[in-house]
Amino acid sequence: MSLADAALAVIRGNDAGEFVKPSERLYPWQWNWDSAFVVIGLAGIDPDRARTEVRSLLRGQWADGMVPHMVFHPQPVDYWPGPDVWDSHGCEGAPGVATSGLIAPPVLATAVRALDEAAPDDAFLEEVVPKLEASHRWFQRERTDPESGLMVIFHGWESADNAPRFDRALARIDANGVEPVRRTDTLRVAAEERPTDLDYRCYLTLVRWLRERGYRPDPPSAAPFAYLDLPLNAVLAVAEEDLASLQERIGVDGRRARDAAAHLRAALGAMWDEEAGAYRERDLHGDAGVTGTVADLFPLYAGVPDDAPARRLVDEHLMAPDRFGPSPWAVTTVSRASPDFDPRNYWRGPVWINVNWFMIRGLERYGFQAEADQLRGLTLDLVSRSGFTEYYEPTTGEPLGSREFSWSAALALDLLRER
Ligand code: 9WN
Repeated sequence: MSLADAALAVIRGNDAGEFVKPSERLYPWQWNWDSAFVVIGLAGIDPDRARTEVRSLLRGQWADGMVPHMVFHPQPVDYWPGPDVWDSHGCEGAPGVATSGLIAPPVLATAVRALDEAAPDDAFLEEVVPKLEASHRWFQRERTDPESGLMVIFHGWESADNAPRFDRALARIDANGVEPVRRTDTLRVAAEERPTDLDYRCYLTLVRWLRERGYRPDPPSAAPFAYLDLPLNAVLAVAEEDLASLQERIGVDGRRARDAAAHLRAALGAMWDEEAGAYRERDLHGDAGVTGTVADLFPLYAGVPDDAPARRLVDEHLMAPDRFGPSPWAVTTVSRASPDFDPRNYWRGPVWINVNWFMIRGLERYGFQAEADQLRGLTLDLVSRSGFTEYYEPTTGEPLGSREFSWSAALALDLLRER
């Protein structure tokens, strides 16, 4: 079987009809950016099915525009935290289908643009573009930190769960008040590859606090965890550009989205630390500094640095074997030089295919074609050898986390197309 056929078989195998599960057993519902990646993978192969994926995700959109990070289409599955923990139906503006109350890095407009380029469909754009516009306006209204101009996240689940950059912010959370958590993830994946029980108690504490406020803390700085996450902001900047292009394609004014993209890029640019030759991160309750996680490199995806600092980021960090680069596999989610680097644990070191995809897109944006080709080749070699798993040990390439993982397959399809 060819690599493309094997990738497609993973997506078909996880297809629940209206949405593709991230993986069969570990993640049995619809997740936001997972679906967007599936749309990118299916764009040139099965555009009708890709449109269904977009529509099913948007069924979870709240009245105020938020597209949540999870949509619980009715089906009996054993997964914690399920719809009862989120209790969305008790919140103002929640949709008919149960959802979470958090968001994910918003890849959807980028995915719809890829779909439109592969299989243009004006009627579909007229249906979904206003919903994308509402979701981006929601970010501006609900999540902007007025001081930096960047978006705030309220939970690690809004970006990269247990990434070390969140450790200090999470350490401030008092998790003593919550009941013991009922973990279903560690029934399916080795505990050493997942967040700790204490992490989960903090996660649940934050969900409870947010739920009491209808998931809308006002102001954002009131949230106990309030982080200016570089990946989410870079993803939104690109999504705003893509939304503007989609709007202009159907004769709608794209100026709000173009301006928003420019503002986000400028705000991300202001996080540059010349001495470190890298971007800093900040939590609204304290300075996180240069964190040594791959988040520090995400401004590349949005074209934030000029060519000279971009070159520096690529040579000294992204492609450097003693940092994030090939040794032999890449990209690590934490620098190998960081004391927090753990090659087996979730977002604390392993290679993730979506991160590679973002970095390849960034490299191409700058015309760094040799590095983009190298990373694309490595990524495709890794999935050929180890399958479409959730994440990979960066020295041995060993598959970790959930097997037959949809976005690893979907993004491999996209990378194969570009080769
Ligand atoms: C919590 C589904 C999701 C991804 C996230 C990833 C992981 C969930 C978990 O799985 O998060 O939402 O149980 O850890 O971190 O990026 O969307 O694949």
